[in-house]
Amino acid sequence: MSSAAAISMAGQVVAEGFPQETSLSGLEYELIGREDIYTYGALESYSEAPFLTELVGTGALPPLADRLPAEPIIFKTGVMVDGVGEYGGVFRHVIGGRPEGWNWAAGQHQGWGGINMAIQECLVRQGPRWQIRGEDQSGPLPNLARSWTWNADATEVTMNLIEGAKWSDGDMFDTEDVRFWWEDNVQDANVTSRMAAGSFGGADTTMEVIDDFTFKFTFSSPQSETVLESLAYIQGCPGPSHVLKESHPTYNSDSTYEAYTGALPADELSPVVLGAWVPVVHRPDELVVLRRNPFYFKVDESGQQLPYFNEMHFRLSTWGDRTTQTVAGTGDFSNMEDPANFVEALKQSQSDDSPVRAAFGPRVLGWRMDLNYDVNTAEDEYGQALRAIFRETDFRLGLSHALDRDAIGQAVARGPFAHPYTGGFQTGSPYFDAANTAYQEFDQDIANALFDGLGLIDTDGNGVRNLPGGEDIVLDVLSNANRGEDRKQLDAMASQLAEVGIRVQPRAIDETNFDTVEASGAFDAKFGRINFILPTFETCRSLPAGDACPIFNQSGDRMPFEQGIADAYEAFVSSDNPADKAEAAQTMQTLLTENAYSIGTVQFPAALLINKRIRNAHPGTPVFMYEWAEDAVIRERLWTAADQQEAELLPGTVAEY
Ligand code: BQZ
Repeated sequence: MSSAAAISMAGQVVAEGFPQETSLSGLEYELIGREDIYTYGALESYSEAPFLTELVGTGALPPLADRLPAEPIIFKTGVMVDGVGEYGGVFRHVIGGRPEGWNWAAGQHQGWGGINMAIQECLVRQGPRWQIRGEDQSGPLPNLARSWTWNADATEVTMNLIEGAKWSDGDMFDTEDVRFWWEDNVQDANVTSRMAAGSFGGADTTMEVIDDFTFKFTFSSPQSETVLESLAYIQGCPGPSHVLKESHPTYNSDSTYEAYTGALPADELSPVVLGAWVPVVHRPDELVVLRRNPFYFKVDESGQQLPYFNEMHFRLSTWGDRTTQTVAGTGDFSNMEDPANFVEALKQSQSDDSPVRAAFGPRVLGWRMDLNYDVNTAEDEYGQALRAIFRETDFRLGLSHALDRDAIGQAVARGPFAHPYTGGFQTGSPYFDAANTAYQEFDQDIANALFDGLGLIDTDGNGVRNLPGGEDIVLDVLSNANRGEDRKQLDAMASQLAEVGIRVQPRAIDETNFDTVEASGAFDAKFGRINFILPTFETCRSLPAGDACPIFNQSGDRMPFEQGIADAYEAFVSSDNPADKAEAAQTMQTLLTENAYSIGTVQFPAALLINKRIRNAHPGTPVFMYEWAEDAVIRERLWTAADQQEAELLPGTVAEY
């Protein structure tokens, strides 16, 4: 069917079907039960890393019995591919981010690439779910919240915290920390918390403390286990209230919200954490060193307190260098997600003496341009006029049809890796369904017809279409300077959109600033990588779930189809029924892609690279499924045999508190 006929026939564009995909996934793994990974309970006896016993002897630490909860989390040996581990050594990460600060409750990140998850513990856990069999996929795994019960109509959930878990300074973790997280971070509009207000079961959700280890959420409509997925990393991770309150304006009238967010600067150590490792050294732009947390609340079945590694390093480099160093053997871990490195990395990892093995998973990495639909916060009248056009579905469809996605994919990495992406779930998501994925095929005639139909004509003949007021249409597109694959795609998009009279002005800024600007909504358009695998993962980055979501429409002024997406999200999180959830997800996918809510370009698979000396790293671990591999691989269970351990920089020490 010719493109012109496609438009005139039904007054709307008839999109071709989503292109057939060839998966590169080679991951093999056995499925296990939900209860097979870990449980809570008391063991006859416990033991600790030998150097900790010496610190107890000097009085520097309380005895292990006083540092563990009465019933710690016990990791089961049966699903540990290399069994119970040995203490000692260093796990070496390389990352491209930089620590913004240690106040994660207020939304600060610590540099990504696993460092956030090394220090944060969250109410529930998603990462290990990748290995759980379908019939056991009843919702998130317990973590700080040990168990929970729903009332009869699923409008209340009472959650029970693990009792006796302590912060790395010995302070008790309890419901005051959860209340502070919920009331003084999530619900406080002055704090840019990772869970947006109103995004957890609706705007009327309330929380009530029942006792030191019990609290209750009450919802205005029936919910389900699914909504609790939002209490996992990065959204549901309480901070140390006994430390943070003194900087929070609600408790200190002399403080400001800016001072509160920056209360734990990245160069001040050591932050008080619940995670397995505590930052003890931060050399800016060079290295972060973490030492084991002597109060960590998890053990193995032999009673050894976890983690096994005494030390964790984060070399502050680039994301591409993460793969390079891991392939070379000077790093231990990489999510190989930088497509330009794929061919070389795969070639090197195939040799017998390679320090790593590489196995691709499904396509879980997608790239997309998000246009800002919040007209009111535009900087000036031009920005308001531009954003008003962004809200025109035909404009977005025109942009989408103008993209030659095959050319974009090859510009990033030659070979079979790329596949077209028009927004929504990536093909690696359990909720992806090609039949519900609208695809705007590359067709400049359709694009031009759609822009013409909106009256966006090049009135001054300079090759750039004009807004009704006469100004050139120039998209100032923010991107992450740390990501070569982002810049390559944006450059390809710029030349392709120029051919249909739309000018793209790429603006690359460094990752830390990019994350901050992205969260604030201070952009007209942005381009970057997104993992849209689960609706409950980083929800506010993609979906209108909560008044100020998504971050590219914080106005709350929703387009009609946008409200449909919001309704489908609510239907998804309020159901436990797999068929209902799949239907809600497919409604989301249809609305997201038929309306080009985001302008997707391509999607790639990723491969998890872990040094072969590391034990207990299951070879089937995906780079991303329910969470990133740093969570999925369960780093607190990883270990190295004594004769292969890397020397610790700070042997025999723990963070001072
Ligand atoms: C993985 C991940 C672990 C964030 C981040 C980073 C931020 C985004 C995204 C990925 C990095 C690594 O991704 O690329 O492989 O290690 O950290 O947290 O891109 O800029 O804001 O959403 O997860």
